[in-house]
Amino acid sequence: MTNDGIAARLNEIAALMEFDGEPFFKIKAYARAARSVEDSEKPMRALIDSCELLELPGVGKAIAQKVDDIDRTGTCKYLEELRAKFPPTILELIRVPSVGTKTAIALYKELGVTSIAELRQAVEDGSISKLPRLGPKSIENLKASLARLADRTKRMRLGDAWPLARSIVEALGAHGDARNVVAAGSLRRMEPTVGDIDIICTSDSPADVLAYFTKLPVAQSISGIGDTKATIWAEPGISVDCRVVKHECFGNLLQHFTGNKEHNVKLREFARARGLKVSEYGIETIESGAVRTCVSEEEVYATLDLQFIPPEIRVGLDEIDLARAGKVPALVELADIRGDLHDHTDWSDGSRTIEEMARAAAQRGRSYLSISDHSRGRAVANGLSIERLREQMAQIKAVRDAYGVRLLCSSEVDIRADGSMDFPDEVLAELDVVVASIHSAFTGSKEKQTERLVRAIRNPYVNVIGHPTGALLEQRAAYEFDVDAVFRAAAETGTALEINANPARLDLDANLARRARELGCTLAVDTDAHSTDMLDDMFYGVGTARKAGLMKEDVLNARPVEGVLEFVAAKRR
Ligand code: DGT
Ligand code: CA
Ligand code: CA
Ligand code: ZN
Repeated sequence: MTNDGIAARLNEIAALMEFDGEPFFKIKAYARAARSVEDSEKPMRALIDSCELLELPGVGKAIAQKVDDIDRTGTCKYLEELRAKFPPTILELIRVPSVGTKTAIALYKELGVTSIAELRQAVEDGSISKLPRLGPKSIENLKASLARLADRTKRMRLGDAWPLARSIVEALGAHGDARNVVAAGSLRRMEPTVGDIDIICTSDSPADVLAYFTKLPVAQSISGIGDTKATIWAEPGISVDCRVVKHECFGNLLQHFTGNKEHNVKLREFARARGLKVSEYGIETIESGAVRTCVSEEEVYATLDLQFIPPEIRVGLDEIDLARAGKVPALVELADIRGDLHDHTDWSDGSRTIEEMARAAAQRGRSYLSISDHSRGRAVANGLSIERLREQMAQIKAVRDAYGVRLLCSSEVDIRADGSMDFPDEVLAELDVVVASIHSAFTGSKEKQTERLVRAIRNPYVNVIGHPTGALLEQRAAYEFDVDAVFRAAAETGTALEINANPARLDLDANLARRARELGCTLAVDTDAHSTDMLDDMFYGVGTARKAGLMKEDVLNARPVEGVLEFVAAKRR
């Protein structure tokens, strides 16, 4: 078990002892031991084997035995006895900032409250006022804490987390003793949402760097600080971990904290079968006990005789097998993207003019840009009538190459409930490329939605299905449809499926995009920009494409404009 895992269990023992009314000095001993374990540079197993465990501050014989048991079995007898005495959710209560152990015990013993959910209930129905020691002011505090907690337990979108992480990395990098400051964890793997931000760096004076970290302007409060790591709460309600190690094992640490957990577990199993032990501190040859530290992540994989595995695909699927066989795909890169096939202007619900969007795209090195405003059925988004669409096409053609990007006449056409298009075919035929999307009637049966999408895909003028599942991250579930049937139809007809790069969507997600590719589909990574800034969302879209294992060849808009026009022409033929 990891040191963090062992420390967590020691802390759990300490907390449950408090509930159980054990004397303070005993409780404190466990809390102190937990901190030592957490801060130890060496794994507990190594300390046990070398009889050094008792040298850790706060660790006496009784606790040492428990550490040994926990390391081997994940638990120990004493912890199990304590757990058996209380409901499993009881420790949640002390996670509420204004609830100390005394209040938690009173809540449990006098009101039977055993979880945050029940606490919320007690606050709402007023039964909380029955607690004698809790005045109206404390109850107000409690309400505020519960509200804040609700925000904090939500996962943060990648698009919100990246700018925050970048600012922290930059601020921490300004400290003279901090080197190799990077964001690891789910953020680096480009997961659509992240639970917390993991920053790592190397330094010869970790204490200084950590103290500086906890004092950064983004730090609202400190939730923990030790010799090698610290955790803060940052605006807007997200936890940020920072780990500091010595320069020589930067690669090991980065690899470990990039994860994901399943990938790390598989990598460790793979290494163990070859007599090697991988940890955040180095790679140990089990037989000789020699430890090799790696300054770079490339070196970690090379030491294991593996091809380098990009972070986005470290998800615990088949990536280690691919690396063994030297078959890790050359994933698509941001620099491979040539154009963008789904963008809005102030003709519908975008905020910028055609010219502004075109110049901004050119600045970002794109060589073509589709102007794909909404169609007439989308009145709330100021969708274009046929007349306005034709007027827009005439304008676009007049300035086609005037701004340093090739402008394409397009439309994001609504797919109606029956799968027909919001514009007649003869109008679609006038466009360079057509995006078709569902914006209404999400609730039809699975069969109906499948039929609807397949019918849209079979239209010879539809080239890209926009945000194919309709899901909004942490907000709205996808509409139901038969994924394979729809993807097969797309592959068969030469219709691209979109990876919508807007961080509120990231739709298709990596799993579905992976499946789409397996079934032979072409993907289009589009920003769906409604302003010039949103053209930068391409970064998240490409991250998602990489996560799906896509190569340049799989991505329609990694082709030059002629390739896109040929893709359109081929379907029309
Ligand atoms: P998140 O924060 O929920 O979005 O996801 P992650 O992947 O960032 O997870 P986090 O912050 O708990 O941990 C960061 C990395 O540390 C994780 O990706 C892999 C590594 N890690 C955490 N717990 C374990 C563990 O129990 N075993 C191993 N091998 N690695 C772990
Ligand atoms: Ca994390
Ligand atoms: Ca973390
Ligand atoms: Zn749309």
